[in-house]
Amino acid sequence: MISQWQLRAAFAARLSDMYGREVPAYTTLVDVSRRVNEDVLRARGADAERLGSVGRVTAERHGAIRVGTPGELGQVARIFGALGMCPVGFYDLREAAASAVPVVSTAFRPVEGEELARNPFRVFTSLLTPADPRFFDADLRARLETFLAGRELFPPELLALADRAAAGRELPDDDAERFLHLAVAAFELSTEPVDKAWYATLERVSAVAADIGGVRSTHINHLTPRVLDIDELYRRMADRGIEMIDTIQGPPDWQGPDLLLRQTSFRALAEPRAMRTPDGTVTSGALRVRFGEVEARGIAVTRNGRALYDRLLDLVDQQAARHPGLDRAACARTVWAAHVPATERELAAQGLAYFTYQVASDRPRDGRRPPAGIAELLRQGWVRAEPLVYEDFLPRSAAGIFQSNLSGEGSRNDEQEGAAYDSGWLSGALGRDVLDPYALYEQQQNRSIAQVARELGLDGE
Ligand code: OOG
Ligand code: NI
Repeated sequence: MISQWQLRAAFAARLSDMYGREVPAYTTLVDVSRRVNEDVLRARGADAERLGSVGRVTAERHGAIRVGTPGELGQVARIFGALGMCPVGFYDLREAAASAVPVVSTAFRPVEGEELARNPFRVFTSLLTPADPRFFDADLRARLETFLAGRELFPPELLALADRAAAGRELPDDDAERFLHLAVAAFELSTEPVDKAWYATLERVSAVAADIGGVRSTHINHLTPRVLDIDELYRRMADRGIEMIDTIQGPPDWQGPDLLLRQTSFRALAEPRAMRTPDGTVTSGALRVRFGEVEARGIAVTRNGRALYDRLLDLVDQQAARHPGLDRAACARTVWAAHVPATERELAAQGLAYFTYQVASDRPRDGRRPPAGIAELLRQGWVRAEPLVYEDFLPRSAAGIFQSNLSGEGSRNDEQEGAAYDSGWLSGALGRDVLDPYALYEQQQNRSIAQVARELGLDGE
């Protein structure tokens, strides 16, 4: 029998092999990431593993896919459900970017600490929004919805196996093999000719709309390794002549603890694709739909921590607007140094980031009573705090990643009222609840505090 987490790890590994064959620059990125991680581990020792064991980090990937209809999204939820992955978080990218990105998104990932430690594979999953009149007029919406209704992304056999895996939380070896084969195949780039005129029609609205609704299949559009020093990785990739986007998205490289998520990407090369012209002839063309991305993960922040992050982003934006040519990274570093606590302990004390707590093995044992409250327990050495790693995404970075890989601006008609899509709507489309990431981190933190209270005999108070 193959358990859910083994299926998840195997799926991530096979997807990685497939993507490496299809996009050679990805293999370079994985190699450089591995070398950077080895170097960081050598230089920093155990400290380098504070936000995840080297085993976890080396295997860690996130992918991204895009689908067209609530029905397709529901099927995606069944496939990832088989792998023990739940939809977490709601990201609305329709306004987050200057270019037209007509999607709303969630991320499928494991949610329990133990499952994350085994394999944290996650997939950023976007759903097209044809009902948003800022992007699609009534006629194009109708054509698009008809096109989407007529395609099948996932074979029934794959979905049936997924349901069995989810129900039993495991699959027999042969079924597991079949499931993995079909699941990886569903995300390969199709060789079916692309309808050139239809693709171009959607491309005028948005390259993302064309990528989703212009073809009869879906595909993984990037797979992202995790690296322990993204600034060093960026330099090494540039040295190899791979042209990265001009920034690392997210928090700056600063002297305090790593927070949230930092990401950077490069555009993949155009890939040859067969194209069918209106008279039915098939010619050879090229599409640029896949790219490379790498990320460094930091500590998960609370709602207050996130509000602070967003405020500081705004501050840097204002500075940049006032001073054209401003070195954004340097400015962000200064802003952060002035506003963000520079130690984990202070982040915990101010309730800005999430930690789990353990009773310290060298706590006082002279009969003293432990103090009340986690902050005091920490200060007096009764407990230790371990940071919780950020397992989610950032909408503004995601928009930047989308945008940096689009050819053409597309169009968004802001005179129209946007259609309302929110987390509740997405839950309905998925047929399951979109979980709140803050609630998940808080649960992990609270469980550890309850355990500390039990161990120190504080729970009756
Ligand atoms: C997803 C872009 C967002 C990230 O890491 O923020 C993303 C896409 O291009 O489909 O993957
Ligand atoms: Ni990504």
